[in-house]
Amino acid sequence: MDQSIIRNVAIIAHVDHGKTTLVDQLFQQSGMFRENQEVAERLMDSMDLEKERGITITAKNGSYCFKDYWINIIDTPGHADFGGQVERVLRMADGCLLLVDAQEGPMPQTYFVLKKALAAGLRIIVVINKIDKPAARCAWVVDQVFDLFVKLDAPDHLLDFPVVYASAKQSYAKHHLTDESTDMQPISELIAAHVPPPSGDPAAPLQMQVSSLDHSPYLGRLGIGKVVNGTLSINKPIAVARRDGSISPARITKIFRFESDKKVATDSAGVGELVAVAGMDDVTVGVTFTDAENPMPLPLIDIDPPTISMNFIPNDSPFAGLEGKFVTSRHLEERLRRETLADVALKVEPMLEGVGYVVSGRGELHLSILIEKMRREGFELQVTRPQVIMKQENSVTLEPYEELTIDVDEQYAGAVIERLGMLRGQMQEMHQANGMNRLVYKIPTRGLLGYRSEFMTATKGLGMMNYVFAEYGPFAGDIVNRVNGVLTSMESCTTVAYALFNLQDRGRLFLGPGIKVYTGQIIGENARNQDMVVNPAKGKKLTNMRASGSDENVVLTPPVQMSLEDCIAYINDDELVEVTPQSIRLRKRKLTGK
Ligand SMILES: Nc1nc2c(ncn2[C@@H]2O[C@H](COP(=O)(O)OP(=O)(O)OP(=O)(O)O)[C@@H](O)[C@H]2O)c(=O)[nH]1
Ligand SMILES: [Mg+2]
Repeated sequence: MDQSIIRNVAIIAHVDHGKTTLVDQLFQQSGMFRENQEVAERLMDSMDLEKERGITITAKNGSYCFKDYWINIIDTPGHADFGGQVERVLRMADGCLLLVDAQEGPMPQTYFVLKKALAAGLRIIVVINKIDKPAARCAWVVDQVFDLFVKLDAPDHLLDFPVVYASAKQSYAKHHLTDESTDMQPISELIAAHVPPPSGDPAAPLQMQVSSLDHSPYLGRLGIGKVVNGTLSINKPIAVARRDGSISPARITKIFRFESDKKVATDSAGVGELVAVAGMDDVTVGVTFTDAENPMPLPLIDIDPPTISMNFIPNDSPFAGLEGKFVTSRHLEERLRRETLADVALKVEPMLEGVGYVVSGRGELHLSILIEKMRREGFELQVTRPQVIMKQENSVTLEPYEELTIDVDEQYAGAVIERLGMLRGQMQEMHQANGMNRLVYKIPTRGLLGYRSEFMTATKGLGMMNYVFAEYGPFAGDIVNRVNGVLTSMESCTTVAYALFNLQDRGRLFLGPGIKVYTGQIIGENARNQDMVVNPAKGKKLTNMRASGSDENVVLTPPVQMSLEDCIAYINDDELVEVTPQSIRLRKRKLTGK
């Protein structure tokens, strides 16, 4: 492909600012779908978990044609836990679309991704998205973005960034707010004009670095990256330079280029093309495919270190093996190793004591997505409470801190501020506008574990909280994340409505009637701060049989529904979450009855 017509662009933004929706519209309007073809909403969010949660979890490649240009688009995840991927896929890009919500303005992850894009020296086009929102305040947002560039010491030539206004949802973009709303063309025009074509040398020895991975049921693992120099051809002897510095012979058996959201086979790829290649089963992120005679590895991709860890241990609950296919420690090990090949931000080590693995990642969501994937594949396992990863420097203990931004209705601000104080948060800024408060905190990562669901309850779901890793700082002292004790079952039994009815005054129940539980399983939260052993199967005395209120018309408060993330965030150090394809249970580590 002629290098001069290629434009490689990554779309970066804070979570939910509309990246994947924008890609849909660029694809739609490029005319690559038939007019009556049904195209899924958020096409690039192709994983089941992405569809269910409405978030992007892995970065993806696609492309479309605009006039004579071939535009390669890389959609990236906006959630902070997946920030490591953004860093890596930026290696494929020569420019970026930085999306910013027209109402919210720059958010913590905007700062993070912009910092990475500037560090990579990429041209940046600012897209103010969601201008259809009634509360949009475009001029203010553009000012804020400019301030962010200044704060990040952007070089002068990047400070003068082009701005385009868009509503991805209503599929238009415009150079000026006063222009008519027609189509997305202004964005493609800016890409063609401002993003430079890839700069490599076709005559130089081959260099292609793998920036991300994919999997094909037929071909196995695929490495995805940009041909930086030279030409990549199938079945031609080349070399692979690995992360450990070794160089060995290799052969590529298939090359795919991305056309819309599909992969299309090709025999060779030239400078600047983004391709997926098959042929090397143990391919990992960071390896360089290079010339066999004159191997020239590209510099390794740095990876931010993990901030939290959890133990993944084989299921040893009384219900172990009843619901899953893969239960043993060997299964766990093999699966976790496989994941580390695909996800370089993840670390797996054997536990020092006991059987199991310490799995470290970039946040609660990062690890809980892995657990969710594993349970869908048929695994059973138990996990411990997440721990933040501390550091020792000159014999001083340091812990990770996050920058937390909260937007909350004035009436709830007091309660939030009080709680964040208890969690060792330090307020940095507070602004008020239109009945809303924006609070900015520096807070130990430890304090935030599990705070999200508490925050949602405290603000009746109307607050917004976002955080990004800020730095390691001094250990902040003890933090009590959960003050309540739990209700545990005194025996293995099936829960009975009548018993639950009598227990619901004690606290909040996590399950309803007719459910099998085991001794030591957690069935609810005690209103008090100590644990209590209870009997969830205690039936009515027979003498009461004729009294009014038989079991059928006992009225139960609906149990508290907890997602996997809620459960992980909830447990204390002496508790575990048991995960199987069908159930998520909370339990005491030591299963004792009465
Ligand atoms: N009002 C309005 N809503 C939009 C617009 N663009 C996207 N949205 C909505 O914003 C939400 C998030 O959109 P996505 O495209 O998934 O956002 P994203 O940036 O890809 O999110 P992540 O990949 O999870 O970071 C969806 O509910 C969209 O319908 C827009 O222009 N206007
Ligand atoms: Mg997305």
